[in-house]
Amino acid sequence: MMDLQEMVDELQREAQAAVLAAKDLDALQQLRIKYLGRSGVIREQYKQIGQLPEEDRPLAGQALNKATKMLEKLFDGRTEALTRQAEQDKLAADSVDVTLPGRVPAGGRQHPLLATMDEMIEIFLGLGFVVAEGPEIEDYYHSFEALNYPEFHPAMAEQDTFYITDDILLRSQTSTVQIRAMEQQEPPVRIIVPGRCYRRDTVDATHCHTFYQLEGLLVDEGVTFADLKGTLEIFAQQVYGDRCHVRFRPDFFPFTEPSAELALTCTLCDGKGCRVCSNTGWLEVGGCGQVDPNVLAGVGYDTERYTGYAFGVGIERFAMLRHGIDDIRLLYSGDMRFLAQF
Ligand code: 2NL
Repeated sequence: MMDLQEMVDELQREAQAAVLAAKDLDALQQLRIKYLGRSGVIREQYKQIGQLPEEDRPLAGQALNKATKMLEKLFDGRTEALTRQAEQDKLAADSVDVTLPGRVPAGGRQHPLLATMDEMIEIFLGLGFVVAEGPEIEDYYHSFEALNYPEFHPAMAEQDTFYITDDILLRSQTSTVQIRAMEQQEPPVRIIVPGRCYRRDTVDATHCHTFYQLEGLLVDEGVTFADLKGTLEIFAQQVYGDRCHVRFRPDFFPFTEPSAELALTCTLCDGKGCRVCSNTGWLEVGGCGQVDPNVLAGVGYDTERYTGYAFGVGIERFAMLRHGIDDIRLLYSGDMRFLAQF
């Protein structure tokens, strides 16, 4: 009998150590089967009872019953502990550290070319102009004929313009939009037309086949070249400050008469002369003039009553001067190393 009691004690110690060492519920279940299962250690011991002398059997039975109860309690306790542990592990794995800094999304920003365009538009809005827009795919009439181009002008040649058909083409200046605006309304007309234009130019540091222009048109009674000069002087000073002035030199365009080339005081050297202005102190930014009466007559305006002025400037030129960009192709590169600087 003492042998059996000792064996049961030993069994309990062994089981207790194994149960406490069980790392997870699976391991614990294996142990439960080993000790309490249908062919487990305890069951084997019960089977042995029959071999004992008759008088020892009750005590042996009691000892095994006690051991069984104790083991069941042990397993239940450990099961509960491991279950709680598993739940906590899962919570810890799923948890979010609210103190971690957030991920900063890659931010987009306005392209320097469009930012420049917006700034120029804003100034003319302040001077009472309104923005007009129109198609980039145009017809021959609005591109050339209505603008008083002679029948065989080089700009109309296939060499300079992208033709889609004999009559349909990509506009090479935004003047087409002003023609359409004048067809739609009687004077006074006060519009600016920012927009994309296309020319079959060979691409280099100062030329692109696709580029942006801002043109302006004002038609009313008694409009003179002096009005044009004053308007562009104010524009120049609003862009570059009071020390900036405008210079007009005779030029020729089919759609204006008289015509002038437009230059601004070099913003880099304040007119003293530097590398960017080729030591002239002036930067050429576009052209202008009084609207040719043939153009006004073409849209049905009374040329005895109305006169007008018009101008056109390249937006890339302003963006490049403003930011010190020395190659126009950078503006169209889509290169993030360039764009991230603005
Ligand atoms: C330049 C020169 C210019 C115009 C554009 C214009 C439009 C109409 C009638 C008369 Cl509808 N003129 N536009 C006039 C003079 C010059 O652009 O060098 N642009 C970059």
